[in-house]
This record gives sequence, structure tokens and C-alpha cells, in this order.
Amino acid sequence: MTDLAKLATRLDEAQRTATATPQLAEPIGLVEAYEVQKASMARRYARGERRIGIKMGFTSRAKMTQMGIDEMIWGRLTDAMLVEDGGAIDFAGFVHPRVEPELAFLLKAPLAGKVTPMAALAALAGIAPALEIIDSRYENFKFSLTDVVADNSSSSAFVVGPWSSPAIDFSNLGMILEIDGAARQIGSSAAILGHPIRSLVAAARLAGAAGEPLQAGDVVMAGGATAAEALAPGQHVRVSVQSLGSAEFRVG
Ligand code: OOG
Ligand code: MG
Repeated sequence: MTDLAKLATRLDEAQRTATATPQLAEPIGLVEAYEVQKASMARRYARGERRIGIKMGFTSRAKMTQMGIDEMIWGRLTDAMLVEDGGAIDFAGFVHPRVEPELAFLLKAPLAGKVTPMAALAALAGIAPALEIIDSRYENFKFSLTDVVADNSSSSAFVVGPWSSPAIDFSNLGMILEIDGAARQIGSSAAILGHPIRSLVAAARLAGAAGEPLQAGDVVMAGGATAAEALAPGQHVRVSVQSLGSAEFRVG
């Protein structure tokens, strides 16, 4: 039998020490992969980190194509992963970080199980432009579906811009990812499942099924609208979202 706790420890250590680790050789299923994720996150909570929401992954065709995985995944976000808008990340704290343009949702009410897009909209306190810094702990940023799920879906850091009222129509907003002032990825919020609210609907279902229903105050990252870009020290990164403004950080 595969020792899931051992895998959780290995992945947690790889994250903590920013050291690449081989892909999992053990043939685990998706349920076990989420158990490994949960156990590795429990180690982070035990070190004092607090869960503040979840992130969705592979919610756009661009992301699925880039990584060769076409199933939606989710991961847990903690307060330690949140980088202030306009702040900096320390490149040395990551294995091989990449960045992707996203939207963040802020909940004002609990949301769990099978909910309609209308119910998801009604639970929203705000929506914001966001950047996710993903960092696979696996060598060469290569993984299978179960590998990436066990690795907390590559969560490593995220930046959230100013919150706007969710009353705005965010179904098809232009999004630009700039590095050092040059546009590197251009897309639309419509790339996220046709309408980003569907990502929140899926988040409610998946987190609820895992026994961790979304709560008021939780942040949910909708998933990259475009492919991710590799980061290097010294860069300045910004996402601009039509009608919502921008979010940015520097790589130190
Ligand atoms: C997995 C995480 C995917 C997204 O927004 O689609 C993700 C990865 O690509 O490393 O965060
Ligand atoms: Mg992402």
C-alpha cells in the first residue's frame, strides 16, 4: 500500500525548501491525490498558516493545452501565499515559478454543493484582477493529473488587485499580462469556462464534496485565462483587466 503521509511530507518539504522533487512513482488515484494534498496542507497549517480560500485550475483551454491536462482541479490557498498588490516575491523561495492572469472572487456568504450560477453570483462580495504565481514542485514543471493534485495544484503565491462590485458584467473582459511593460499574454475572462462564474460554481461543488465548504470571506481564484509565463529575477509583472483595473508585483 502506498504511504500517502510519506508523499505528503515529501511534497511539503519540496515546497518549504524550494527544491524540485521527482514525479510520484506510486500509482495513486485522484481520491488519494487529494488526500496527499490535504495531508501536506495540514503540515502547513500546523506551522501556523491559515486557509483563506481555494484556487481552481485548468478552467481554460489555454491552460489545459499548455500542461496537457483537461480536467478541472483545485487547491488550497493560505495567508502565507498572499502577496500584497505592488509587493515583491523572492525568486529564491520558488523552484521555477510561472505567472498567469486570473480573476479573484471574494465571498460574502457560504457556498457549498450544487449551486446555480445565480446563487454563486448572489454570494459574491467582490471581484478583482489577480495574478497567480504557480510553482510545480516537480522536476521540469512536468506532472500527471494526480501528481499536480497531490502538489496542491501548484499553488505557491497570488496577488489580488482592487475589489469591484460583482454587479459589473465580468463575462467577457479583456485581460493583458505584462512583463516589464510588454504584453506577453492577451485574453478574455470568457476563456474561463465561457463565463468565470462557472469556476465559482465548480469550486463550491468540489470544496463542498471535500468537506470544506466555501465560507464568507473566502477568496476563490478562477484559474488562468491564458497560458502561464515563466518568471525571472528582476521582472515587473502586471495584469490589467478591462473595467476592473490592475494588480502587480516584482520578482526580487
Ligand atoms: C497547475 C495549476 C493550474 C490554473 O490556473 O489553471 C492553474 C499548473 O499549471 O501548474 O493554476
Ligand atoms: Mg492558476
